[in-house]
Amino acid sequence: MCPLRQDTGAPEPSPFRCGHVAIVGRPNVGKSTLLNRLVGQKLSITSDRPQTTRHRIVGVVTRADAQLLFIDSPGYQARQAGALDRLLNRTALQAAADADVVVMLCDGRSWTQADERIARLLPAGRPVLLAINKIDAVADKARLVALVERARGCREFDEVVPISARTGRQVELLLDLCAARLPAGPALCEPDALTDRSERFLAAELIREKLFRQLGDELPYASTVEVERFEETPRLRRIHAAILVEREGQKAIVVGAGGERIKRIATEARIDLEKLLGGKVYLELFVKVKSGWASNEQSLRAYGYE
Ligand SMILES: Nc1nc2c(ncn2[C@@H]2O[C@H](COP(=O)(O)OP(=O)(O)OP(=O)(O)O)[C@@H](O)[C@H]2O)c(=O)[nH]1
Ligand SMILES: [Mg+2]
Repeated sequence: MCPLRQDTGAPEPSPFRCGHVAIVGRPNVGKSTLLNRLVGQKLSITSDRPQTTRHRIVGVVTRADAQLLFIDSPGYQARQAGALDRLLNRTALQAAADADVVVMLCDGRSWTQADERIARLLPAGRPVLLAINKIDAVADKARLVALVERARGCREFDEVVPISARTGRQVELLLDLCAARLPAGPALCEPDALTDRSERFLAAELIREKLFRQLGDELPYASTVEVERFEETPRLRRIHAAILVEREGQKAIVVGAGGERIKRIATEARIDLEKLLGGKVYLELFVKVKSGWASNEQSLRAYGYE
């Protein structure tokens, strides 16, 4: 027989919650900046070039009441030009399909056809929150009201939250709204876990970020970074990495006059890596020409693209 429960009038303690939250949206709306803000570490690389993120990465937030596994993914491209675009789009939509909660991110300065397309493609049957980002850059707040109206015309959203991933405004609120929608269950990761990715992966990504930022429009779209050696000694991490480009002419651009550019890329990447990994890093960087690496899905997989 069940013992009679005495009603003390106290509210039931809410259960611990844990699950995956996918951050999706078109390129450049600030998905990776948001992930970093949520986790409080620079895990995912960012730049003002669209399609900076090329790999799915999980950032873990553990609180007293919940563990949230945020998934940053490549921006969904309305136009698909080649094998790499197709693969990135698949990664983005798959992240949403696998998640318990979806945060669709858009730019508060404009709602575009690409946003509309994504809103309609997102899975049904689970909470979808719309986070309107970059509100620090929106002077006319009436525009936000119009944007919300247009967005709501495309699909239903569980919540609409204006945020700034850059300043952190309302990001805590977004975190609460996501946590409340996760299923009850135990933590999936250790409480001090930060990401599902290896230090080797994070190193390659940080180098790619510096490459993106240093080269701007000069950067060949088909360039990537491969860590060839990663050794950890008690005193430092020794990393040898190659920047892969497709043609000889592109190599000269990356190296720069007198090796100036590649030196700067290496220095900036090393500084960020030392901050992220919490220790000394020795980084050796060189450029390799490898034509055709991004031309088909098979060779892309060889370079870690899922
Ligand atoms: N003003 C402002 N800029 C922001 C904010 N969040 C991100 N940005 C900027 O927007 C640009 C793109 O940011 P990312 O985080 O790389 O965007 P993303 O959506 O991950 O882009 P992809 O990976 O290419 O799809 C960067 O220059 C950021 O600094 C914000 O809240 N306010
Ligand atoms: Mg990104």
